Amino acid sequence: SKETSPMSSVSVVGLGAMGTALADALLSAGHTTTVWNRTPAKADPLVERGALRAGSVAEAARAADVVVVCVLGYADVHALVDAAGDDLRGRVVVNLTNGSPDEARELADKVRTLGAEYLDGGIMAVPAMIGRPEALVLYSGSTPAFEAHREVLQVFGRAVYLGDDAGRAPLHDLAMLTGMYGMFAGFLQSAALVRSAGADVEEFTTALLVPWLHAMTSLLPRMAAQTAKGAYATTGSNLAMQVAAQDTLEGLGRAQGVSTELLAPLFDLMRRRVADGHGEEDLAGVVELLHRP
Ligand code: FVH
Repeated sequence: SKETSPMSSVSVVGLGAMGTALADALLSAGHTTTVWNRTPAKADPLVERGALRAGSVAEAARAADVVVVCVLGYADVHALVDAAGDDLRGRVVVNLTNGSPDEARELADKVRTLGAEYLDGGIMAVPAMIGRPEALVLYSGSTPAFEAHREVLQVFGRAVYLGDDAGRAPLHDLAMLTGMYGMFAGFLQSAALVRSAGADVEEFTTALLVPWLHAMTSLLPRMAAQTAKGAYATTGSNLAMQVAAQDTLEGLGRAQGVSTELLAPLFDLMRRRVADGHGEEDLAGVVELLHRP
């Protein structure tokens, strides 16, 4: 790729909610920013703020060293890369569109054959967080491209590089989303129980649930170490004890008219683990039923 400075030029292709936030952050940071969107009117507010308007994806590619793509899906990205074709030569394509690890690797190969470098990114933020310290973006793909453009990428939020396998960023992105949905499932179950008793869900959440979940996250590093070793000796809350308490949790659901279907898959796995003779071990051992190395 071309040599760049922290004030290097960037094109943003795709101006939905996320692409607009990305372009906005680049403008705020003082980068020369060219924008293109399939529906051109979405570029108007950014152009008013100082962005340059490209008439085509190819023009956007020619205008900058770094071409950020953020559209709905990978099929759209392929069509855009095909449309830009040779105009991508010498550029770095930073694809922030959600997809799978295999999709990222396939796209990386295609971009490389066009003479460009490829970085895949997983945005761990909503649009309003972009440019703020709490935003995190995971990257993987070309190491030289990440190093050359680190300062531009940090405009969006904390930039974490995960290595040269383009599929690694989407894998970690999806794994983090998986963890998030587990937490949301727990919250929904708690909220339904508290609401069914006529109690104040907001107060319960703020005063009790959030601090409790914070405290529980401190157990995760130990559980991670257990899954890495495949050794699940308990420090006090063994699986058999937890399974014995499941009847109470399920009974409460029945009494309150609250479905326990969100908990059922996890409870089934815990019971299977106990039935397999691991009742004296920790909960982390359930991972062995989900994946065997
Ligand atoms: N928004 C979020 O909270 C999440 C955060 C994590 C990352 N995701 C992913 O980011 C990608 C874009 O999401 P978005 O929120 O910007 O989505 P929309 O606001 O719906 O905008 C979609 C843009 O994609 C353009 N587009 C769609 N199809 C095509 C196509 N065939 N060719 C060219 N562009 C296309 C669309 O253009 P238009 O409809 O305005 O003409 C928008 O610019 C996504 O992967 C999330 O999973 C966001």
